[in-house]
Amino acid sequence: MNTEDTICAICTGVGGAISIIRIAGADALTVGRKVWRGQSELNEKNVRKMLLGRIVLQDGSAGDSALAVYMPGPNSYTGGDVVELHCHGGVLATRQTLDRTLQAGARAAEPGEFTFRAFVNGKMDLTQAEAVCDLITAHSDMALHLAERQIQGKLSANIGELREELVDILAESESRMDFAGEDLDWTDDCVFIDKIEGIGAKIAKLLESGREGIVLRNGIRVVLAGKPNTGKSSLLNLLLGFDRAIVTQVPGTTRDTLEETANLRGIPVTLIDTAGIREATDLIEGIGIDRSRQSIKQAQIVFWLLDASSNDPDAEIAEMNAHTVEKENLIAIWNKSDLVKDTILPDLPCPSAKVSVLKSLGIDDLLDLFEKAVWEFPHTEEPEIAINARHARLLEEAIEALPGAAMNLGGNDWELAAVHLRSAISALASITGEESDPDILDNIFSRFCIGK
Ligand SMILES: Nc1nc2c(ncn2[C@@H]2O[C@H](COP(=O)(O)OP(=O)(O)OP(=O)(O)O)[C@@H](O)[C@H]2O)c(=O)[nH]1
Ligand SMILES: [Mg+2]
Repeated sequence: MNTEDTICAICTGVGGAISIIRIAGADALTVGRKVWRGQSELNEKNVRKMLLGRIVLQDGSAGDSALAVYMPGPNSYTGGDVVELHCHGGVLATRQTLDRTLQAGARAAEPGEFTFRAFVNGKMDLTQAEAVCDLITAHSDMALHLAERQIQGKLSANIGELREELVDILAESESRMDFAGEDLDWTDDCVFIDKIEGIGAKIAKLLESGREGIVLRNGIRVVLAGKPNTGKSSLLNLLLGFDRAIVTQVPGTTRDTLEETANLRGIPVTLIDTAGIREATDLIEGIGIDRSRQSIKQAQIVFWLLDASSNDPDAEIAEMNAHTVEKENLIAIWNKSDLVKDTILPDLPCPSAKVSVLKSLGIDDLLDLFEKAVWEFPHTEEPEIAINARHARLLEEAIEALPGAAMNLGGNDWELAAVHLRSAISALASITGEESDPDILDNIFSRFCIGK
């Protein structure tokens, strides 16, 4: 991406009362002054002040009223000169102002290009830029907090500390190569090896946070499955808090899978209601049931609904087992418990909850099991940091280099130790973007929305 020219984009979503058009680059002020005019001039004397004026139309006449602000670099989002125009919302008005900005000499920005410039200008490192993207797409409070902490640089600081420790060891290894044979005050080998082990443990801990990161960033797929009429659609509606799916007493009401996003205990989820599984009575139901089976395969958690009022509960369980072979995160739900009260239900091979969706009973117990399945253990605290898949790959690269480093430090082979140390350091540097491949940068920034 060219980082020298002047770019512009609409930064706000569709449908708001106000739209913001951001102009960034060396000519931001010139472009801004062509497009906007007010009583106070947009110039060096009026930096970071909102000024009221009007958009200048192509024929030089005054258009709609708009606010303008000039933020010269380096104290701006991108680190370079930025002008923002706050004009009336609405697709047409916004588009006209953007067109004026383009005519005045700015180029339409690519997705993530403002943030890319912030990265290039050293306003943020790569983990912080990724967090900006996470922040925009966050589906839960936890994901939002996580992104905020990453923007503040919590992950970068962690990586930075590890890197520094490795750089210290590398520096001494290199000195030992240069001053081989001289009896200087060298650090004991054991100290080095301990340090490397400590670094390995810290990286392993960061890697563990990856699972939580996936859950928090992407959410998890929870499928509601079971025989017809067990209350799957009723449970979907209850968890969503509104009537999304049709519920009737007729078995086979749901014919196709249906997806909705929701937030359960602060965890973003996609809930999938499915057609009840049985011998299909017609072609369409058959296709629906195939989709149910497919959804079970793809889901990270299966809520299997069983009818607690059934005359043959063991047959209910056998049916569940047949359709959930090798499914790890399976939660069995005895529904319609309001109809049975004191009946003792048979034991199950997986965690189970007894609920009445109709009477809203037992739902908290179900959500406890759900939370436990997500975090593998009861989890009340938010993780401080959670890495993403890119970070995980690089951390693995770093951790793989450590045993080689430790072994060669122990064997006083400073040259080989340095090779391994450099490889670990370089992997860590790629996380924060100090070393970065243009393709990887493209991949990260292309996921942004335009205007960010
Ligand atoms: N008594 C009682 N009835 C319930 C309960 N939950 C659901 N029902 C009723 O059971 C019937 C079937 O509910 P649905 O939610 O449509 O069941 P489903 O599993 O989606 O059924 P299909 O879409 O046909 O597979 C409806 O009449 C519901 O009102 C419950 O906890 N207790
Ligand atoms: Mg249904």
